[in-house]
Amino acid sequence: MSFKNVNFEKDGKMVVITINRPKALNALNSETLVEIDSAIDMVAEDEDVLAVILTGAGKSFVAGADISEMKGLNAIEGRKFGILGNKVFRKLEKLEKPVIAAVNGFALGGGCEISMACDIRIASSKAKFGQPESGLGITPGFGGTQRLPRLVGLGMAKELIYTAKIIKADEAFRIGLVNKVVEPEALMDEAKALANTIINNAPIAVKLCKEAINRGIQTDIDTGAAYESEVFGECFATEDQKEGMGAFLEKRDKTFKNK
Ligand code: DAK
Repeated sequence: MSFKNVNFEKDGKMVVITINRPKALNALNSETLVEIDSAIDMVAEDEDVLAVILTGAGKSFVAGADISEMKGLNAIEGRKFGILGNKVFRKLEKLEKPVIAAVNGFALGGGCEISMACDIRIASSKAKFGQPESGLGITPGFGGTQRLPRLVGLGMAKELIYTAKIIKADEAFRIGLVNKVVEPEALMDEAKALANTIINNAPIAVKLCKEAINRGIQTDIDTGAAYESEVFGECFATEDQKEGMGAFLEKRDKTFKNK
């Protein structure tokens, strides 16, 4: 399948999804959201793919939802647009494979929000983050009020959202919004190296870790621990658990089969 605003590149067990509307700094219009949705479906259906990198073309990661599309919306249409974005971002968050955001530039509004729906964020030193919505007369609409406090804590999230201020990559790192900051030219290599490190681990275990973390963060610790026990048990029904532990005990290299 070919897309207008999204590049989809598969390289071995990895897929790089590049949002590609550089003239609008990769702002998310409905068309792009629908294409991202299809790209996620393609990844979900491909058993060979074990990690995904999401990035942006040009100098921006994603400069937000498309303001020119949003400007004329009425309340019903605005809600519909918000539902579409939330559906796509939630699908990305729940994808049973790890997703790394390689944040190459502006990650504002919906851009910051889509990066937060990814599992891990690696930023270029040129990246900038923020939720500028209150300055536009709206609230964050693609999960910013929900995911930002979970990542950086209530006080910091409220400050960023109420002030609409834009922060640099090093500040985003300091507050825990990004995992690592690297020079722009090293960004994709760094993201790919991280993806490969994950790919070399047992895929079913990684998938179950993601599920356990994502479910656990939304519940009380007893429910979370019960769920953890469940997925822990599931691992012992996999060939990869036998392989991982066997390789350790036999002092040999392991070969996981995603089984
Ligand atoms: N939407 C549409 N076009 C955008 C855009 C955006 N978010 N950001 C940039 N562009 C376009 C610019 O209009 C310009 O187009 P032309 O004039 O060339 O046709 C082109 O990209 C280049 O932008 P600039 O000339 O402005 O480039 P600069 O380097 O000077 O500035 C900038 C870069 C990122 C600082 C600036 O472009 C900027 O401030 N952009 C807007 C950033 C922003 O406010 N983003 C947040 C958008 S609000 C909801 C659903 C979703 C949301 C909310 C509610 N519900 C329905 C509940 C989400 C909201 C948002 O994401």
